[in-house]
Amino acid sequence: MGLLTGIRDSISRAADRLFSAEDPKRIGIYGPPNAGKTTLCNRITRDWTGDAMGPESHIPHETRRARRKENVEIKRNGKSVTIDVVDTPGVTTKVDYEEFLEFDMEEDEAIRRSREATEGVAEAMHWLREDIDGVIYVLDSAKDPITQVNTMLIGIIESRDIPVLIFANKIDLEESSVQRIKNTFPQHETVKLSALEGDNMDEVYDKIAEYFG
Ligand SMILES: Nc1nc2c(ncn2[C@@H]2O[C@H](COP(=O)(O)OP(=O)(O)OP(=O)(O)O)[C@@H](O)[C@H]2O)c(=O)[nH]1
Ligand SMILES: [Mg+2]
Repeated sequence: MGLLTGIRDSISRAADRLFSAEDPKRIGIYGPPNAGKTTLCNRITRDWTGDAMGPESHIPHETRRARRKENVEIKRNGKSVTIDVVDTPGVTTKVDYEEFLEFDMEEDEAIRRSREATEGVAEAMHWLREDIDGVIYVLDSAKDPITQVNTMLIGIIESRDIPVLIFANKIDLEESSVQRIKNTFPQHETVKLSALEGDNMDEVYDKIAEYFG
């Protein structure tokens, strides 16, 4: 009887998970290296769960594996949305170890980092194909938007029809231009912010709840 009850309980728990309307959405934070994805993830998880997610760094490809923080509940205007925040490595078309040498790194370390980053990029693409319900695409608003987007990534997002919000990050920098990003991607909604300074986070959370809730 113990065994049968156990099996019945686990089937019923699995069914609950399968049919629950409360299932968290998996929101992937994508974008080029150094755009501020981890800084944003850390801010979101700190604001809503009290923990941080991972190290931030001025060296591109600091994040080389996809990381997930589950059940982050964001409450907005009487509405609540539970999301799994996924921090991904910066997605580029090419990871070159010579870029790392600029950061005063030994060649061995640079080669190791670039190998890991390449695997991380493949992993991030895989998650996007299989597992992601919504995308926050983080761009550095102080840089040219065109050179920051990866066409393969956009292709997967469009073919799966995944909802996308564009985050124009680093608005605290003088060279920042949010309008340049809006002009480049008029079909998508753009939200401006500074993940580092915490500027405009109210609108960020409003949009996340409205768009992915
Ligand atoms: N001025 C400014 N700097 C920022 C902002 N957000 C992030 N940064 C800085 O940009 C650098 C990269 O930040 P990360 O959060 O590590 O960037 P990432 O997109 O996770 O980078 P990878 O993991 O390497 O792909 C760090 O030096 C951050 O402090 C911002 O809003 N304003
Ligand atoms: Mg990162």
